[in-house]
Amino acid sequence: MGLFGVDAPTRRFAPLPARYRVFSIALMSLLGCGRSGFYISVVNDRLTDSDSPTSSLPPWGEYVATLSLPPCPASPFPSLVVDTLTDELDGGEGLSEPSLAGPSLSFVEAIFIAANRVGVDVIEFTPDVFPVSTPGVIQVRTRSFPNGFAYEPSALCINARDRGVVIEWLEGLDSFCAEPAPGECVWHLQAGSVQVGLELRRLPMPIWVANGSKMAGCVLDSPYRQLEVQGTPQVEIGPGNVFAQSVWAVSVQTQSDVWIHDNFFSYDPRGFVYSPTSNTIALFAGALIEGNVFASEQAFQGRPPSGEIAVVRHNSFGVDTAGRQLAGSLSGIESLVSGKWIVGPGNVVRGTRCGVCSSSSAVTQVTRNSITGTEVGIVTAAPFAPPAITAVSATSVAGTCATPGMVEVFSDAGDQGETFLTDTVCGSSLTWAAATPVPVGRNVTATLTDDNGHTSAFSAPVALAN
Ligand SMILES: [Ca+2]
Repeated sequence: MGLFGVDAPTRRFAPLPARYRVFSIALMSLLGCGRSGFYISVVNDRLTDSDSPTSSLPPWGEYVATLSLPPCPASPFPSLVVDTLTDELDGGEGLSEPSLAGPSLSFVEAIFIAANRVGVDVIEFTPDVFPVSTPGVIQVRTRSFPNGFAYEPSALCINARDRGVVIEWLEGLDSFCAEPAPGECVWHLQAGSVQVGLELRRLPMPIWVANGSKMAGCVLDSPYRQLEVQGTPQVEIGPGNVFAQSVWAVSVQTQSDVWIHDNFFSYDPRGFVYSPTSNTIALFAGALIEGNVFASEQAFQGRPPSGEIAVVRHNSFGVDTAGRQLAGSLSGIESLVSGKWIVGPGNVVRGTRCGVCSSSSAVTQVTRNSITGTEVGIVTAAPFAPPAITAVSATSVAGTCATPGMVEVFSDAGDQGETFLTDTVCGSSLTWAAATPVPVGRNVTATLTDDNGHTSAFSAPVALAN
């Protein structure tokens, strides 16, 4: 147990963008903090939204408008339209009816109304107070804690599409957010809920996400755990969420069929890179992780149980979707601790520590990715040696394998696999040959995957002789 009440990872004091670094260091000095207390200390101090390192970027809502967002579920009630920046709570925590909320409806009041009446509630925001061009900032005091916002008895839609809504907490807490203790979450996205378009600053506790819920186009900026995915399947996280500077940005606790797609971890699609994060996606269940950008110090804490599979495909590690290299000591596809993993196709891994690194307890299949320029290419528990390349011509590659399986052939400037060329079976003869154009001036490498889904490291590279 560590600082955060969990097995908190070691965190290096990674380089931060200049503006952010200035106030971080100032606060550390002010509070006399060592490195271990860094994040807690920064987040608890009284910052305003203008201090946000992304406040100089174009409005978040302009980016969100480019996304395909899920619609709100049908509601039996008129929408609860928030029309004030205050966090007032007229009517107290038992508030269950908008007519009792006074002349203005605050976000906190809307949340309590949703929590105190059964039936889908839709919370929206008036454009007069929350225009996209100049987001309205709701500062939430600590009054609602430690018990958190109330438990929602039914689906909730928090809809900030075409609005500029920043919800900012003035004090952090950090907490687990797990059944059967619903009070420990900020709020719950009960079954069938939708949350879109919010910027959540210094989120003090996770949001609990239940089956069938969707979240898209939200910024979750906090050093703490941010989403706790619980319950039965079909949770959709994405597209277009930004998870900034968290530990355990998304924790998938139970069941499979969770789709985490087209999100940004420690990276903002408006071009901003946050300090890298640890245990970015904590998987204690299977999931499909697809199309995301990771600027993470540790992308995964991956332990899917027996019978569930984690699929990681078409993601970018160490680069953004435009292929721009991101700075820092960044994680590739690593910390795959146990369980079954299918890595590929289509992951792009550049300049990270590992391409793919999994432990001896994980079964890791690696197929058709683009991995190059990492410190280590592929490290797995495959119980056999990589294939050997014995002949390369301009039109063919041949070699041997230690055990029958599928050989994938790559072209690379070094000893990894930037460009997939072809694949071919290596049969009981333990030899293989593939016809493929081979680029001149580069090396050829290969991997071997057996019938049990273990993939080897890259073979030794062989250059095409001129
Ligand atoms: Ca009110």
